[in-house]
Amino acid sequence: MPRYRDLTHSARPSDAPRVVEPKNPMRTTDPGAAEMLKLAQEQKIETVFDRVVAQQPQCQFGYKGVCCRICIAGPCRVKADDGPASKGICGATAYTIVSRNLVRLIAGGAASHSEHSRHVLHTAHAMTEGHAPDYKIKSPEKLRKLAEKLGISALDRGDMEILSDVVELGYADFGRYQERPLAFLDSFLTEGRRRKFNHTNIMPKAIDGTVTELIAQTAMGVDADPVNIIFGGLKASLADLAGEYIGTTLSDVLFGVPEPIVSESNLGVINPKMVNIAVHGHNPVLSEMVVAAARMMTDEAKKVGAEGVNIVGICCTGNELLMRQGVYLATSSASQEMAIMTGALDAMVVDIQCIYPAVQQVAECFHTKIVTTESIMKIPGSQFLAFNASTALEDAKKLVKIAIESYKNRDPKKVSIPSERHKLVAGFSIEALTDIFSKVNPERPISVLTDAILNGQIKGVALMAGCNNLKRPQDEGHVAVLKELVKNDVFVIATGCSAGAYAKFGLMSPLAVDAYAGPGLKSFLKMLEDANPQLTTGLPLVFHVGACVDNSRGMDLAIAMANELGVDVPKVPFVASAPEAMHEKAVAIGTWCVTMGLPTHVGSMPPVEGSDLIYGITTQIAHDVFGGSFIFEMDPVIGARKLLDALEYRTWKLGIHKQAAEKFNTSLAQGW
Ligand code: BF8
Ligand code: SF4
Repeated sequence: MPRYRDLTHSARPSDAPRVVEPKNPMRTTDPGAAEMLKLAQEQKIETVFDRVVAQQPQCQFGYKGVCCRICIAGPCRVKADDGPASKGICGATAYTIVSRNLVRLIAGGAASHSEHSRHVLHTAHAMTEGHAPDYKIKSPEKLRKLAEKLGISALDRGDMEILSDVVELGYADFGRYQERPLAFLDSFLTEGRRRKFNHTNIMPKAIDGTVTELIAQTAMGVDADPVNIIFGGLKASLADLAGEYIGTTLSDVLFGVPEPIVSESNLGVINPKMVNIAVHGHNPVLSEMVVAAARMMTDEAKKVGAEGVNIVGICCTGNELLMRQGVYLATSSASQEMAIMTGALDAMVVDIQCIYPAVQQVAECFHTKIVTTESIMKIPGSQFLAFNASTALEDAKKLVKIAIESYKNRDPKKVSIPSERHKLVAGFSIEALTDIFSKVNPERPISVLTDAILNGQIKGVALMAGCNNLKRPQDEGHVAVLKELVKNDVFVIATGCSAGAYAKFGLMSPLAVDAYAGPGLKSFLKMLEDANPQLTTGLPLVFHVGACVDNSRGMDLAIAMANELGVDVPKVPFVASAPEAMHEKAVAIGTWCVTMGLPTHVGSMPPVEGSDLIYGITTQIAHDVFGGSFIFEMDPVIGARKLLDALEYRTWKLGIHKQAAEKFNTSLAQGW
């Protein structure tokens, strides 16, 4: 019987270093970023790579989660195993402090994702009221499918009327006080998960209320029970998943469902002959308009001597635009300052999340204009231009104009663009993947994937997600985990800065299949290609499913596989990994992956080691209750092997249960 090869049963990570070469500022494996970093070092321009070194060694109380700053009697640190120094001033012990700190990260993540979704919802609302004339419903089909899932009638009704009901339900999901589950979340769960969440009392009824409740629950002098606190965190993680699902589905309705599309990535996509605008952040409501405006303003760019306007994306905004518009992805989170170092970026237009305040400082060494656009996101020294749904195109044109004006100040002597750029195929929404599978089996498309797993052609599915965390060189973890998985025939989908890493390294190209895929994965992809001659792009080694918010697409696929197999998610050979997790959003995503039943690898240790109880809950007990658990492992190859073990175990068990069901003519065992 295949088993996790952890003979200590402690679920402890290997002794790989927690911070790789802590004094070395050359902390990127991305060739484009490395070239710019060398330039920054020569010119003594401070970047994140210097600051991460300056922070070493980092505070171990904070690292282990035993520093409490929840009230101003603190900060309190757990300094001893017993006696007064083993508790905070109020008497909170390590397990209370660690659990409170951990779930507050989840609350931050849920607040962030839902803020993003709320904005999309506001835009949709403005459309239904006739106050957002520049936006259209790009996918009425998705709207109607979503309405059906949500129990909203679409019969004999116009698109705007349906959208209006969807928006109303979305708003209710943010602010509901009545006892009924979050509609968007409830609409896509398996029956097994629904029952599990009701039994364990973690089914959220509203996003805002759940986040607020968790902050209240973890305030000074409220909940001290670590298990109760963790369950509060799980509930908030489900609110996060709901927020993501609202964001993804409504963005698809408004901006279109992604379809396979060819593009390019890495800093070489910045064009010396054009006005270059980087759109950075997360929200497609802004960036989609900037792209539309830029396409209208070629003549204005020509007037200042440029050939046109080149929009490039950074971080998740980049992923959103790449998926839907084929816009070039310049770079990902840890190397955002490096885009400015090219000297050819005329403006960086940002909205919310993952934007280093330091971009302004680097921009001041060049002519680059940093423009913030949201009332809750400003950077001292940068320009602010409010972006409103009611005047969207006009606002976007103003933003492009700022870049065109800025182009006039570009200093050709300072321009140094790396040649690094790679072709890629992106745009794999679940609809697009299903369409590809349906060419093999039109009746049951997802069975193409599950059958390939059951017959051993591929090992399972992995969702690669998350950020850069410079505790190790940028992208090293993402690339190492991916190579190990695909070599062992795992079908990989990716989001966020993980997808960004693969795009930048040329691993999202069909060419990478021959170089890195194992024989099973290779033959599976070839079979799909042969069945889809209309797909002239070919299929990539790793499938881009979108931004961070689109991890909900990953879960959509896991749920479709569960339904196809007739089991709940914890039995599906499907795993998740965030080799370089950093943001609170990544903590929230990882937590719902576990709660939904997935083995979830994280390559940067979250602050849980200060309490053995919390460590045990996250890595072991979670598996007993929910079927998923965290695998904390800093060595990416060992992390990948642990994921492979988990996949192998699930497939083996599924096979045994299927045999038993056939032999005794019973239904499939549901236990994991
Ligand atoms: O939401 S993966 S660094 S950019 S948090 Fe941020 Fe992390 Fe990148 Fe997108 Ni996601
Ligand atoms: Fe210290 Fe308790 Fe206040 Fe935390 S809540 S800072 S442990 S007194």
